[in-house]
Amino acid sequence: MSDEIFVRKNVRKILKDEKEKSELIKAFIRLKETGKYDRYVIWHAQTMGTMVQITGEDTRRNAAHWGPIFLPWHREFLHKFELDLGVALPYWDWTEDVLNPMASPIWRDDFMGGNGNPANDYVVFKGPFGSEQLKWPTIEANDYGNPVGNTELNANPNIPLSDYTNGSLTRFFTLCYLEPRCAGTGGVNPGLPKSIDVDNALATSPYDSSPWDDSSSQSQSFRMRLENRPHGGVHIWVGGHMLTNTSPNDPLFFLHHSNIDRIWVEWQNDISRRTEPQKWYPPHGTITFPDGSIIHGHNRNDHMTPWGTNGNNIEMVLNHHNLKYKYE
Ligand SMILES: [Cu+2]
Repeated sequence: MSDEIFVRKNVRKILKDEKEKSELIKAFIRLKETGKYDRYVIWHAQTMGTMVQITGEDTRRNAAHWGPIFLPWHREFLHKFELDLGVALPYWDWTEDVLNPMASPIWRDDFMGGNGNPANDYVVFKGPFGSEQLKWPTIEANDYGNPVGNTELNANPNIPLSDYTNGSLTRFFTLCYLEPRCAGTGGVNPGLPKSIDVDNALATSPYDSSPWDDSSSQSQSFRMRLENRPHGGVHIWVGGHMLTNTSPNDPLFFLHHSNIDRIWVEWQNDISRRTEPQKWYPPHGTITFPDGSIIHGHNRNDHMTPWGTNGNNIEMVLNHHNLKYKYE
């Protein structure tokens, strides 16, 4: 299996093929039943709870987000997940749904299911991942990715999954702008990201720039331009679990990140960069804190949290062809 090439297709195409569609859903449910799916959710939460900053720094940078590692980390995460799933991950090109997001075919009852029920804490009821089917207990964690109520102040990778509590998948389409934690959207629902948001990201270089965090200039950092609005905008629009550190609880996470990764491939394939992998990521040792010390975990030859040497380092995932998948 590992030598096979996974071909990641547009999810709209999968939806037109009854067999492909049901095989994808079955693969998700199977992975859930083995317990492996939940391991990915906890990996994501624990990595997000692993802050990467020095004293006095005011940044959201962690071991997978708001820094240069954002794209390589999610590429490795999806790659591992896809091998376990045994089926190629389609991508959701949300720009195709910008005019009427609610009407997107992905919300069909036989696929992702739709919005949560406002009368029941925004729990998704219909669909294979809805509470109606009882097949999709979510796994819940605190800010460090440990079980809710755990008082440790760091991620603890040795906690068995059975110690975590379960819940139900939630979504609240478009409503995030009403929530205090989504302050900054100005009380206006910005909708799904548009083609122009993607085009603006694609036109931005270099890959990233100092201070290598959530304050890197949008005009000087492709990573920031992609991570902030198109990437974050989709998490915000869908809401519910997609807004939390356990966002991979929503299978939609993988379809969204497949698309983010596809946009990164497109950026790498630009004529100005195609044959120059040195432009794909800053040289090792150049990603530093304001005091000049190395930001460990985000540099080019660094291994990634939580896999360490059980996974690829950043350099090894920069060329996605090495990971045996491609976009159609
Ligand atoms: Cu993430």
